[in-house]
Amino acid sequence: MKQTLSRRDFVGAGFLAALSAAGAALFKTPLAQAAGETHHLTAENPGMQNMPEPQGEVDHLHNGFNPSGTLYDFDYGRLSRLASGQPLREYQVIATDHTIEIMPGIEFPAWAYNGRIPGPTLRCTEGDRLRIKFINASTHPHSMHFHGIHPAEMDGVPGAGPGLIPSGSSFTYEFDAYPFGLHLYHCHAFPLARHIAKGLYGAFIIDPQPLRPAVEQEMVMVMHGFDVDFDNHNDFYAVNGIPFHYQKHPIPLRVGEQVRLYLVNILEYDLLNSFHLHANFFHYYPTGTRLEPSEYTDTILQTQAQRGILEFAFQQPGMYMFHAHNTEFAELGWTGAFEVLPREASRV
Ligand SMILES: [Cu+2]
Repeated sequence: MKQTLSRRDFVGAGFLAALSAAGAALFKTPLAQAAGETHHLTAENPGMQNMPEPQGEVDHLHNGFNPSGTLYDFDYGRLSRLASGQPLREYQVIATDHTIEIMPGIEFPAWAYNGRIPGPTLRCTEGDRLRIKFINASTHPHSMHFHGIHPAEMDGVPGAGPGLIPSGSSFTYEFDAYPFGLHLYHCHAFPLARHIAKGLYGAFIIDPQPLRPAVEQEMVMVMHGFDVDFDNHNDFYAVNGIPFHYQKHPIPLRVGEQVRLYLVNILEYDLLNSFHLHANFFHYYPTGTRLEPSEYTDTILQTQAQRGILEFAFQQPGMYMFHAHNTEFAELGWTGAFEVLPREASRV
């Protein structure tokens, strides 16, 4: 038996309390105590998911990012053309040591690309020449390892090309964008699990040429975790940086709107992650490398670095949950909702 309780234990205990408190009017989870908040659950007001997520808000301004914006934030770089006529996209990515508030009152000493978790969603078109200037302003050596097809010296791993980029140095990764699909990038310094879990990862989208059919909503979600006490077990699970964010701030959609969701799993320390959509089904394109979906389902699994594109639309207004279908992950933060408004509703 463990002699000390981690935050994970505290949160788990809170949920056991919640489960056993059928009809209870009031309880206070240890996590909520840490955050100085009290939760009220009543038979009349059980909460949408009966889940005692912490109230209050993290300081998005201090964090430097807000998951509600991260969804739609695609970095297309600076576009020009080489003498050959090939399109050139230039990006800049800076690694820093950056403490973020992941839950009200709980800070995590992250390492971050461009001051955010996940790092910027780099987006380009198949066949583009990419130049990614990586500046390491962190106190540790880091790199950028891209998934995709490129020369060994651009692979961002120790022993190939520049290897790890020392603190205070920079390197420009250069390669052509292949193959089209949904990919990712992450630091490849060792110990690898620690460098990833600290926050050094992001989505990397290579659009096909010609482009996929236009849809009304495109968004990106990167699934990951936080090991707050550094015991190689996750204490919180999240999408786009902040646990429970899309439960507190549902993602607005409208009836009939076609949604294309780019979903990446970079979760460290757990074998599998999953995505489940309520009251609907989606077409699934694993790795986004084909133009025809391979599956029509409401739940998919991804191990670390697996990713895929989901396409769906809701036919009725209402609040619809999405979450990991590993209940533990959902209860520790990986849960959210789409708020589907009538077609004629104006967007806030
Ligand atoms: Cu690193």
